[in-house]
Amino acid sequence: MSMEVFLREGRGVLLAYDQGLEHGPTDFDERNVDPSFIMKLAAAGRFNGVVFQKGLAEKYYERRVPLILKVNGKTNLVKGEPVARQICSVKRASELGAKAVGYTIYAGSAHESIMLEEFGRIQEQAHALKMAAIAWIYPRGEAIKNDTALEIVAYAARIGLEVGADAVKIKYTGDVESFRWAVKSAGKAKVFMSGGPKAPTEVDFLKQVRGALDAGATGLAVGRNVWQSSDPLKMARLLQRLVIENLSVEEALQN
Ligand code: FBP
Repeated sequence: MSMEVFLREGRGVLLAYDQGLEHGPTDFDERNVDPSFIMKLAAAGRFNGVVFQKGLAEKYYERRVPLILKVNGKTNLVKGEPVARQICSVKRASELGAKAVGYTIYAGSAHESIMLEEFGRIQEQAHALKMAAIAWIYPRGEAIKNDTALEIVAYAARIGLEVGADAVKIKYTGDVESFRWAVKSAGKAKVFMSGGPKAPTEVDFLKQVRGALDAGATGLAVGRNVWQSSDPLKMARLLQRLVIENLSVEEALQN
């Protein structure tokens, strides 16, 4: 299924806002705790997609930016081997206007088979309704010692291709060369870099993004590095310059 609706010039910047479930409101401040703020930011910042869980989509989604509905999720209150089960149907995602469903697979978890099985079903249902299926593939659990190691990230990317994801969201390895192998391993599945916790500086983050793009990534799905920024719209503009206009970090920062 095509990811076209989420792309401009073949690239895309997706705004992720499912952290309220995954991490709780500790990620938020007075401003970004309000989902309306994020919806406005997604439109004003010209994001190519916005990621919500069902509850936020029902109450805040305004159809100005293509929606990716996360159909599974978990809290971070439970410890142990991670598993995130389906909590929204594909049919409901479609009714809410989603153009894609998102699903997290904790590869390497003792429970990965549950998520692989669920994703398989969800991907078929999504495609039948002409929606894309985006897999967040996060290697995690006792068996995973370093989730940004080259072979682990490349494996995550490949899992996405193998299970039929139209796009795969993976962590950056830290350098262009190793990430290139991950992108290659993903084949025709489009690769989106996962943002991660707020980087020490804006430039640090932009360099990661530039590295992922140079390695062949289609774009990124980012949350905290945008809406935790002191100037989220400025960060959105910088990402547009880098990702869509394909500028260097230095060029993007000029004027
Ligand atoms: P961030 O850019 O804020 O990292 O968001 C990307 C994301 O994949 C979210 O969709 C998700 O809530 C979060 O990261 C998961 O983070 P964690 O690595 O703690 O599970």
